[in-house]
This record gives sequence, C-alpha cells and structure tokens, in this order.
Amino acid sequence: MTRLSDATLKNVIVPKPDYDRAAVTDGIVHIGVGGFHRAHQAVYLDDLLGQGKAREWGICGVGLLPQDAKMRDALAPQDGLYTVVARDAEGDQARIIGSLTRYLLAPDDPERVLAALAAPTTRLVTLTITEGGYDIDDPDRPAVAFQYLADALDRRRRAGTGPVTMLSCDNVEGNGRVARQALLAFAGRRDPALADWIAAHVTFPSCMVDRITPQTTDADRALVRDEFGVDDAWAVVCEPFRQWVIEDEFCSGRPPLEDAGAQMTGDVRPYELIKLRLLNAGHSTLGYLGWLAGFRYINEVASDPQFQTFLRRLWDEEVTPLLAPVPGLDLDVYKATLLHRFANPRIADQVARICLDGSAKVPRFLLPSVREQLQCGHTPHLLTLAVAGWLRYLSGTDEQGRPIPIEDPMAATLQERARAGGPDPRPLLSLGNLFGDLAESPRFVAALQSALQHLYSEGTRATLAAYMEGDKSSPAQK
Ligand code: CS2
Repeated sequence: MTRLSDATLKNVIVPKPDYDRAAVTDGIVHIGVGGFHRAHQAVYLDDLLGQGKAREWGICGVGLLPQDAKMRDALAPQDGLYTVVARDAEGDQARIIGSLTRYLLAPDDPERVLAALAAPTTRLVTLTITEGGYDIDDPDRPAVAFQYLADALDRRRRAGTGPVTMLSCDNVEGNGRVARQALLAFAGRRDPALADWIAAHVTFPSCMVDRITPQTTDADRALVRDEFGVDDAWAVVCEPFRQWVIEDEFCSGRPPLEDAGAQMTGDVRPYELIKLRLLNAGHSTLGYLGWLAGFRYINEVASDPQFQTFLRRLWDEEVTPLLAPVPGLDLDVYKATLLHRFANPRIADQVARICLDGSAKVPRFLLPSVREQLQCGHTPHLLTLAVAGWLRYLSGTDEQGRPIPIEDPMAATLQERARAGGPDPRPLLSLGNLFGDLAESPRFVAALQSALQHLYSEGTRATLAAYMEGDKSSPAQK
C-alpha cells in the first residue's frame, strides 16, 4: 500500500476528489489545522469543490506552533490530502478530502505565512485557535495568531489590497465579536491607525460550529488502512452529524457555503447558546465527573444510567429555561439527539480530550448558565456540582489515588490551588479572573463548597445519587 498523495489517489477506492485540485486556488487561510477543522470546514469546502463550485476558495492551512510540525510532516507528503471517517452504529463512511491545498508552518518560514495572509487572492481568514486563544493578555497563552493577523492586515492596508473577512470557528459565545475585540485591542497597541482601518473594513461574522471529533489514535490509522486501504498518516475520525450556522457578513465575498449545508443567518446567537450550553457544557459535565468515576470514553459515561439522568436533569432544569427558542428547533429533540451522539460507541471520544483546557472551557460552557440562574434568584446545584467536578479533578489525584494528567496551560497553578484548598474551593475561586463575579457570590460559593466537600468525602457516584434524590437538587436542601 502506498502513502496517500495526488499521485496515488487513483488507487483509492473510497469517495475522493474528482475535481482538478491543481486548478483550486487558495482564497482561505485557516489558522489552527487540527482534527476539528479537517472534519468540519474543510469538508464543507470539499463538498463545494465536488459540486464544481468554490474553485477560488481552497484552503491554505497554517500552524503557528512548533508542535504543529507533526501536522506538516503528515500532510506534506500527502499533498494536503487526508481521510475523514464518519462513524456510527450504521457503519463507517470514509472519504478523501482535497480542499486543503497547502500547509504552512509559521516557525519554518514566518514570511510565507504573512505573504499568504496578505495576498490579494486571500479573502477569508478562518480561525480555530481554541477557546482560550482570544485573551491577548494571558501570559499562559501567547497571542501569536493576533501578531500574524495584525502584521498581515497592516500589509494589506498599506498596499491597498483590501480587507478580508475574519471568521472565528471556536466554541466561544459571540466568537466574531470576541475575535474583533481582541484584534482591535492588539492592533491598537501597535498603531491606532491600523485598528481604525480594521474597524472600518474587516468584518467578523460569528458562527456556531459543531461536529464531535475525537483525537486520532493509532487504532484509527489502522482502521483506515485495513478497512479502506488508505495509508494516511493523520486521518480524522468523527461523527456523521455536522452543523454550521454562520452570520452572513462577509466583506470580501464568500464561498456558497449554504450549498454544502451550512445555514446562513442574520443572528447566530440563539444557535450558539444552545450549542455551547447544552452540548459543550454537557461534555464538560460528563467529562470531569466521568473521569472521577473511572470512565475514559464519553460514550461510556453517556450510556451510564446515573450520568444520563443527571445530565438530562441539569439540561432540563438549569439550562433549558435560560435558552431563547429558535424557530424550527425543538429543544427536546435536540437534547435527545445530543445524548444519542454522546453515546455513539463508534467514535470513542476521549474523556481526556473533553477535560483538557478546563480553564478556558469551564468559564465559557458552564459558568454563564450558573451566573444567569443566580441572577434569576435560583441556585443551580447541578451545574455547580459539575463545576465542583472540575475542581476535584484539578487536585490531580482520583478517588483511587491514581494520578490525573492535567492538560491546561495553567495546569501547575490550578493543581497547586486545588491541592491547597482540598474540599475548600476558595483558593481556586480567587485565581485571576477564572470565576469573575461568581467568586463574590455567597450563594454560589456556599453551593460550590458543599458540592466539593461531598465529592471529596463521599465520592462521585454517591454525590450524584444524593443530588438526585427527591425533588431537590441539593443534598443541603433535603
Ligand atoms: C468539546 C468540543 O472540547 C470540548 O470540550 O465539547 O470539542 C465538542 O466536541 C465540539 O464542540 C463538538 O462540535
């Protein structure tokens, strides 16, 4: 079997690009080419190319970090081609994606990356730089992406090349607005005139993105080789479901994404809130508490009756009442579908993947609902227990005394504080701006303290049981 590439594509038997890849030009530069981008945006573009459209909207992928060299080394010999396998109980669907026309690693050659971003042919810049990537003052997460963006936009401004649309595809509420604020602040420090130009010319649509994409494992590579006969160094395995809802504010043209199933809208906010606060928050809930209970795969946690009931109640009682209705979207169906997606045994989504980078995810996925419930006069005990699960997890030792590997740019500080506090959440509550105003809410602090104490003294299973006894959600209220 020979390695996947343009030259060997003819031997591949799964669906593959039948368009002329050589004729595709890069209209998009994407920063942050991980599994998610390759299972989501790149697939939409590949669909369009397959329909004979969007030839000027190929994707130039960019990796900013030295560790992205692995992606470069996987994709370069494959001419940017890779396999996506959508898996569920119905079976496996593999296809080869051809929309990624080249891949640039910034540390190899920063100038090439700047040139790509500043090229007149580039009209759309898309980002998956993680939830924590938009804080330009966080010493734990250097804002490299914004450096490149500001430099490139300055070149465009000076050369009269014209603006690009900046489309954030991260799981952040108001991701377009947040990207805009970050970039304007960053550029403004360098040159106020640049910030003014960006504010006047560049648009930042928000969008909601969705497709569950676990980390690729060696077993996945073997599957692609054995089941589909493709030798691919970095295939992507994901669920069949995908969704993309995008605000239609593109200042420099756009591919006809609606022809590939994306939904263009005037206001993405209700969609993104539903997704972040049900799906992503649900993931975090199953993730931290699930890890503590000994699970390593999300489908196993989601299939456990106790966890299922807990999550369903957390969603129904504490999240759903906060969500604005979306015409044509039935939240009961949405939640049932989510549970089904979480329980998909064929993608083996890792609990470890869900748990990583909690310092960026928990404040965005769980805490907003907590805050709004408190503002309505309710104490959301189930959400608070999910947050307590994260704090218990951060101690770095599970209920059996085994070490928990914590992946987070703030891992050292988080673990130190979690250990210092033990069942007392206050050392973590007072850490930076992690909890914001919630750190000052007596009701929240008391509820969190009681949840965390419960987890430490009784363990996860017994705590879940106590929280679900009777009608009341808090053991303190029994
Ligand atoms: C997950 C997301 O990282 C997480 O915590 O919730 O990666 C999730 O799988 C995607 O947003 C699904 O679209």
